[in-house]
Amino acid sequence: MATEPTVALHERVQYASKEWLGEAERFLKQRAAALPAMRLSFAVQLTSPPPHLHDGRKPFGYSVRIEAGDVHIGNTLDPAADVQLCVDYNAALLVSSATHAGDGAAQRRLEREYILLVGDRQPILASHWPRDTAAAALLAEFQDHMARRTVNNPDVRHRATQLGLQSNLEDLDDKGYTVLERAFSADFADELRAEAHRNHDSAPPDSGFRATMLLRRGRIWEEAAIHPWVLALAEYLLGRGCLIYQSDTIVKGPGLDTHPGLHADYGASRVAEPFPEYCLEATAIWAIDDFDLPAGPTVIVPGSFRNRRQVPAGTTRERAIPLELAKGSIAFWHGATWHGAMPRQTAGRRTSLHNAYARFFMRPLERYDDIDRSVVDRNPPAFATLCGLDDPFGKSGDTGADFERMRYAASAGYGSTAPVA
Ligand SMILES: O=C(O)CCC(=O)C(=O)O
Ligand SMILES: [Fe+2]
Repeated sequence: MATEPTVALHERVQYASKEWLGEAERFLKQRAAALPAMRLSFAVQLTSPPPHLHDGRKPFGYSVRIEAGDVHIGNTLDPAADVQLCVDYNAALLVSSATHAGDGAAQRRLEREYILLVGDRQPILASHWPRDTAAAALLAEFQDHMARRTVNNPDVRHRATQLGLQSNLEDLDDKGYTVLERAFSADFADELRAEAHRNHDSAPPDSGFRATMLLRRGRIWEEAAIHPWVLALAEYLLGRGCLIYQSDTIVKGPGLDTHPGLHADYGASRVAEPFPEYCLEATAIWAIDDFDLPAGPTVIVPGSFRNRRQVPAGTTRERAIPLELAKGSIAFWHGATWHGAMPRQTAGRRTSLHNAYARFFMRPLERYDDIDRSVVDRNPPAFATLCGLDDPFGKSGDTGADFERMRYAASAGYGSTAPVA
């Protein structure tokens, strides 16, 4: 049986939409009744909202006022609100869809990583919340409640562009791969490395062991899987509703040659040739350590996805160029792109995270549709989507297909990146 998330599909909302404001008001009204002394008001202007949410006529955003045990929320900017905020829609969405479920360490990690991606002038981060502990506690609860329901901006190109990824989209179209620099902090790299080595140290050294099924191995891997930049690129190539295909780590010691020759990541799925024009699978590799030449970096053949076929047997690495990545970078490629890796030629170990994504109708290598419900519930809807919980596949009953999920996938425009109406 597939896991049923606590938040149902019909409860999902887009940030700052009419439905989001409605749910925000319902939630806060319930809480405010017991807090008659609380006075709190803020107005949030959201610049560059997606066109489908905004007609462009007046500034976009919302206001919240909590006073005398009651709550007023509206889609206009209240000039009398005590706190006036102005922030880019897609940057604010990053924070507004982040859950921490009372986990202080996770909250600090998320804030640290999001500041790296969108800058430290994020007025809706918890660190900017009121000093008043009752108000801060209420806002923390509110943040989590809403984040569990808030989907990513479905206008994938708008989201990617506003997050500064325009040149990465062009790279993907042109060369079939791109590099996201400064995509995660040195601290996050160190935390991921410690966890990875803990998993790998249970295997014989340098056996080529890969620690797989990472989404079942702890919260830190869940956070990595929904990295906002990576997800935007994945959805750009694979369409909305894409799945996690595989999540694993490699730790490469001296002399280890993990990938002789070249390959395309479509190999495991036995994709028939010629490959379709559109992308079926794509891979992100996180440089948890520096990928310099002696480290045994990834190598890649630019534009090779246009061959639309597997790498012929015996193809060597000479034509491929090395991806020298600084620790904290993520390379992302179209799964039909020919690539491999060089052997490590120095002491020490190269640690990398490999998160692969696939179209929503593909059959992933790793299975997460029965993942623990508590894991799904501590994440935004994007995580449930990656685990394959949104779609109807494998969910038919004795009396019919899962029509609710089928309708959801259709109405959410799964499989496509076309702007939503
Ligand atoms: O480890 C590398 O550098 C390449 C790994 C690889 O081929 C992959 O993740 O698809
Ligand atoms: Fe690969």
